[in-house]
Amino acid sequence: MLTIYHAVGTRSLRVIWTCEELKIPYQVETIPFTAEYRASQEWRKMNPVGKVPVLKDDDFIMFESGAMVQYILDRHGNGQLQPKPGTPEHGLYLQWCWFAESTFARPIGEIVNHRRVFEEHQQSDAAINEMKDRASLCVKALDEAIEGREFLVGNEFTAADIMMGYSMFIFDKYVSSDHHNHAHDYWNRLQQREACKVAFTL
Ligand SMILES: N[C@@H](CCC(=O)N[C@@H](CS)C(=O)NCC(=O)O)C(=O)O
Repeated sequence: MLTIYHAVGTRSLRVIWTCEELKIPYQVETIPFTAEYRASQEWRKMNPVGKVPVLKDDDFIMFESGAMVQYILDRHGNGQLQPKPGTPEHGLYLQWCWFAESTFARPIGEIVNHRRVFEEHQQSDAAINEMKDRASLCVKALDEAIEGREFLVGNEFTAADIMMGYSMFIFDKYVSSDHHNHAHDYWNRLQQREACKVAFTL
């Protein structure tokens, strides 16, 4: 049985969304998203840097949301939600999965961390604006790539859309822009999926 260690609004949503799309059984363990709990020995044993989420599959425990999504697809996906490995389409799929987390979500996460760690009078507008600029460059890249397309890769929904959906969620929440209509329309379309709706209600 898969157990997803979850906190509201965090990247565990990607993992829940994936299980919902695949219609596979899983259970959710909601954890307190406090600095104290994330620094506790109990949680550091699950995630050595105190972040969320964590996935448990019987005795196997892992961290990193993108790795969890890929693990679930490879173990339980029967070829669904990703192109055939070793093909250029799969390369494109990997590109967008990694871009979504390691390039796009990164500056947004740092804005959140900056605001969480520093008192308001210590916060640097220059640093926050620089991180917003980097996130905005990413949404522009997405906007250009998604123009005239329904999904990121081929004609079908893949887990790259799940990875990117969460990044758009935090972009809207912490950065936002009135431009980039293609990227926003894409995110609005993704939110109509039942599996996405379920994930965001947890
Ligand atoms: N690359 C990691 C990022 C995990 C991450 O940053 N999680 C956030 C919640 S969505 C968190 O735990 N933040 C607290 C912190 O960074 O200290 C992943 O995809 O799992």
